[in-house]
Amino acid sequence: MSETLSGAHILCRVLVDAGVDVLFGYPGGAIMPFYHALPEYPALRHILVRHEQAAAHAADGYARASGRVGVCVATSGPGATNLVTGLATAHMDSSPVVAITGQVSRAMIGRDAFQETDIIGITLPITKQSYLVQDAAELADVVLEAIAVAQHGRPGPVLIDVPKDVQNQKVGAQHAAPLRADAGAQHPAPLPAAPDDAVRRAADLIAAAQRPLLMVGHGVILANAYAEVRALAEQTGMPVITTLLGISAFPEGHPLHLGMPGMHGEVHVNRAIQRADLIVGIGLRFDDRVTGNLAAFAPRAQIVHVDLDGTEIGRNVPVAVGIIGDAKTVTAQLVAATATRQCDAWRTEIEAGRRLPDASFRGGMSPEAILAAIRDATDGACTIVSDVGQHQMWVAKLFPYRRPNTHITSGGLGTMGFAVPAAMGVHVARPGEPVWAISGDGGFQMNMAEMATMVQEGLTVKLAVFNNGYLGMVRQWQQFFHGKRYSSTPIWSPDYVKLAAAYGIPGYRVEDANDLADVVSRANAVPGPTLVEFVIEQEANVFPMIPPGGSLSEPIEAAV
Ligand SMILES: Cc1ncc(C[n+]2csc(CCOP(=O)(O)OP(=O)(O)O)c2C)c(N)n1
Repeated sequence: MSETLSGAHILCRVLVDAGVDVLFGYPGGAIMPFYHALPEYPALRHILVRHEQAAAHAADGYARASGRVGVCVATSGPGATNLVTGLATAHMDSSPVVAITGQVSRAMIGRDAFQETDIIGITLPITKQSYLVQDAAELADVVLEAIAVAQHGRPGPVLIDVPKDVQNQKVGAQHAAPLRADAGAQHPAPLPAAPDDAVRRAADLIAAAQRPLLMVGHGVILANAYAEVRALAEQTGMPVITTLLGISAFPEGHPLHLGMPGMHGEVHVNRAIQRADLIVGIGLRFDDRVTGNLAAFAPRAQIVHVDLDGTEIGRNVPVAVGIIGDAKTVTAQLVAATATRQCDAWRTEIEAGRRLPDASFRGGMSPEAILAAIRDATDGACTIVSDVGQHQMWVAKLFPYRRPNTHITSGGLGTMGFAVPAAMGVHVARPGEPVWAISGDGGFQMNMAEMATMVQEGLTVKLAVFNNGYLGMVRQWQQFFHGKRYSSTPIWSPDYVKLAAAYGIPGYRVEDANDLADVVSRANAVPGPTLVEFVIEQEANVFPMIPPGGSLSEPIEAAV
């Protein structure tokens, strides 16, 4: 008799064959056949998280840091629904995550079975594609196709829902290989080059502009287009603006680098946007946090928009030239089409408006000082994963990212609780490099249980908690726009040093800037996970700030 295999074994085999080597997950009833098979596949490292949300964020962090798919696994019902925030986060930030969920057996679907939930229905708007696998013979094709779909074109999450009886279903071993010749090759052809006439028109606009800007986003990181973007900037002298997700796509400290735009962008950056006569945007969405009031955004500028996803072009801002294509290919075409020029007068005009960062922090425990200590301890050669809130903006603006793709954050969804689990995924992708997860006291408390995962699975993540005793960013909005009514924003914290100790993790508290260098370098050097709590000024604000709905010309600045 010919060999048969269960769906669970086929799933494991095809994951191994596809080159997957790590899964972040949590078992339960409907996914038990898969977990039963898993120990027979040592090539698949399984990292047991403490909450499925963390599995999705860790897979997302792994994907962003490695450029490969990140895989997470959960059971049906509550396990699957716990993935939702992580999948929405990955969807908004174009991250290739594959989620495998157990489902109740086929005969039970639609009967309100125990732990049944329509996870495909729930995740439809936040996945690129989803599959309910009805036959184990289709599993190999589905998994390969899912991995291809997640990665190709504009990346994003894909969900595979596998009923328990399909995991147990025995089929011929030949089904462990794809049936369809094209499985896994959803978009096999490399993206074609952009049409020459569009590139030509963009190049003509660049040649004619007096005040051009190059704005780069996440697409540059996803396409690995660093060298091309740098070449375009240096060849044309266009100053470079990096969006929140574009940070580390262009070296900080480069003479052409201006900084971050938008709601918390520097005044000189937003002013440059408002005065520019041309904006060349590559791999960004022109979302509301970047543009402020759209009607008043970049009133003098023509816009060239390069994006892989044609639906983004013209969605938020009217464009003079739209080019659908991969950031690497199209930027290389632009480099070839543009002549060398410089923008010295324009750069001098922008530089005249640069301010020093706000240095008015009590006790010297400024975000700059903390981030400088992390930079010094790591030689700047670390990946920073930030959470969401005030600290996220400080981390975005004040750390000198000199290497590509070393700043990872939840930009589109703005998911508090992202940093700690995502940093676990980054560590798995870059095991030899320091990874710092920087959170506020609010966001840290959302997923701090993952310290147990780090200990059990031997994951080295350096945890930084910026403790201001508040849900700081919301408190800041309450201060500015809600008459200082601090409704439900003061937040109590446990003793983080003792908490870390309870997990067997070395913990440190820094209250005096004089201790920063010493403590941070120790925390960085000690093997394994460590936690540093930074006690910062309670009511510090992120400046400048464009009020919600305001134009980039109307920043609220720090009182001097
Ligand atoms: C899951 C989730 N819930 C709520 C919010 C809304 N929110 C945005 S920033 C913020 C405050 C964050 O506080 P904390 O983590 O202490 O960081 P800080 O702003 O103080 O640096 C909140 C509640 C969010 N972004 N994500």
